[in-house]
Amino acid sequence: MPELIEQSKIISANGCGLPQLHKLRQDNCGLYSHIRGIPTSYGDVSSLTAGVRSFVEEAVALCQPDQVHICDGSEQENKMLIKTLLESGTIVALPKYENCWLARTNPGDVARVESKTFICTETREETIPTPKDGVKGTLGNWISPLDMEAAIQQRFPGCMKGRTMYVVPFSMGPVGSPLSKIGIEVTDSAYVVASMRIMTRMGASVLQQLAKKEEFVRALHSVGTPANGVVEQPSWPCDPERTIILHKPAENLIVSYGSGYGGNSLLGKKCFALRIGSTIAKREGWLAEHMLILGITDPKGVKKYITAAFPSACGKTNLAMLNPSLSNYKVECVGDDIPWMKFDSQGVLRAINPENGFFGVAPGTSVETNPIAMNTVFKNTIFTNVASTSDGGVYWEGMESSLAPNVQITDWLGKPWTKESGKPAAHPNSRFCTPAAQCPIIDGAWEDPAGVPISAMLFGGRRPAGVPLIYEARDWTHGVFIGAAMRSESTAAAEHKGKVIMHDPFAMRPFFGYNFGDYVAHWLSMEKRGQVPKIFHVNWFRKSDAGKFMWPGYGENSRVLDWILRRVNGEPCYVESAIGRIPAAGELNLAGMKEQIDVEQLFSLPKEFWTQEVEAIRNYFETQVGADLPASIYAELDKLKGLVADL
Ligand code: GTP
Ligand code: SPV
Ligand code: MN
Repeated sequence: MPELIEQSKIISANGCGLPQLHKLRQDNCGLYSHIRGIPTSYGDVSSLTAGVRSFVEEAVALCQPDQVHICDGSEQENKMLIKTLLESGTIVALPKYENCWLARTNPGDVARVESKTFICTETREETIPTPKDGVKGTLGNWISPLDMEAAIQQRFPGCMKGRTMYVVPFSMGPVGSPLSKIGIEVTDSAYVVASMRIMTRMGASVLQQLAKKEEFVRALHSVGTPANGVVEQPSWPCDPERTIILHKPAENLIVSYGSGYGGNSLLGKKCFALRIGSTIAKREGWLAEHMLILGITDPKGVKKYITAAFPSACGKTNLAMLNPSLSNYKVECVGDDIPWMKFDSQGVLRAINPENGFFGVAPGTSVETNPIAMNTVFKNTIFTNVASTSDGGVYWEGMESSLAPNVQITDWLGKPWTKESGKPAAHPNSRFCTPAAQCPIIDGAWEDPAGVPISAMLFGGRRPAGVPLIYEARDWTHGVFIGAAMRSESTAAAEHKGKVIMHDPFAMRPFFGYNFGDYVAHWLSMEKRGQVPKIFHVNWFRKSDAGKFMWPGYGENSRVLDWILRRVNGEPCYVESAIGRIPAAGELNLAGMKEQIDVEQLFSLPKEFWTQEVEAIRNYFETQVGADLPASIYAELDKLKGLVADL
């Protein structure tokens, strides 16, 4: 950031050494301290390593906050943050529960904004495959270094005037683990700080770790102020018009402006653990993916770990906390969104969950569908954009049976709500932000620095038509093809409108840190590096002609996991089909199901559908990825086309 350094030089040359108008407060060491003439309101400047200090100095010079707060992650600090958030009206208390809070955002800032998310590299080809002439690329957005700098200069100078700049040291993965990585997020949002404290390991111990080895990702965030200076909703400042989320992998740098929501602002998650993470993983020979991690123990007491990549709002958190209907199975949760996976010295693929909390979709979560999540989220949780109840609780679509009688509901916009209102009470992308350690089925090894060994990987999405409940890849290359060919119905997790079937390879389309063609080549290369897991594709969302889900999902998905585990153990319980291996007749355990399942329909492979699917995949590969896609993936597509022709 050469320009940023220039700017800071100018500020110090102007002699801002003495704070004048700022009200000085004592920091918690009983000393006054300043950064570039700006007083620290909390925390110890001397705890910052040289590199962190210079990043903070640059950020101070650029953003010009009124004061700087260096986070230590303590209970006392959290109380202060909550008080600040209550005073500003950003959150309200939820007295029905213990230490729970509700934030209502500006209605213009409710989800990730994929169209405003960029990766910055010297050349476009490093970031995205070259689409065919005249076709708009949909596999990420590229920005040049010059344009990134200009975007920063158009938005950041002075953007924190009148505000506190928080310095948030955080670790992705347990502090000190060899697989963990550290970030420093500088932000003007107390909500982001309180959320990062849940989602990551945050505070003084991270700075102590940095003192041993100074290596960290720089993450600069501001909620911004609209260009006309008018903050519409002071309790949730943001600048949706000019929102931009920038990543520069070559410098391990993230810069995010204009949004306070989720993946746009909690920069450890999608920005660091996936986009920057995937570029580091490519360089170092491992995988950073958009997957859950679960442990499952079979009736014989044998435990295996599985990951599953489903697009946003397609069932990861729910599968990660599965309450099995097959009662002799036990599921434990390692993570619900992101694994970092590396082969160990024995060639075993091991995964850690770099996160410390769940930022989960609220609607649809209920005692019937996900009792484990319901037993997790009602303490120490920040809810965002759910509805509230007159007895001091929360409400969302799906929670009907938990509603106390005669309570009044206030919707996510703060308006009185009844079932007759004709719109959802909670925003469809409303979320809970809750500590992972609170999950009653958190796995004993979830913080094991060595990670857990992975035996199977699932891909899946929302496919209302044509795609069966489960199928297995014939081999690794076929499995990588299945990941590359993934499609799913769009959801409220990003700005896409309506329910269109979108290509979402590996559930990573919004999260690739580098060219998707190179990403596929990297996946293919894993086979040479160690023992690769078996790959499967699942679809909980197939619908009947009458528009009803053909499979009840949730706890009943344990029946599918049972078949997967038997395949992992080498049982010959399958038959070949055109698209991969499917359960042989009678091998999917449906005993004791409440609902009648039309197995034939659930596994049918309509020739017309699959012919069109093959063409849609070909069109996508050829127009979006072209020559960047490895030849073996095109060969898999040709093989599929031949098999579908024989259906
Ligand atoms: P992100 O946090 O955005 O990455 O989402 P996610 O993949 O973790 O999805 P999540 O588990 O939160 O589920 C999203 C929505 O799908 C919720 O409304 C769930 O109730 C619903 N859902 C999850 N699993 C199933 C299932 O097996 N069947 C059906 N019909 N719906 C499901
Ligand atoms: C997703 O959209 O995949 C999420 C939510 O997990 S967010 O953190 O907003 O990206
Ligand atoms: Mn996610």
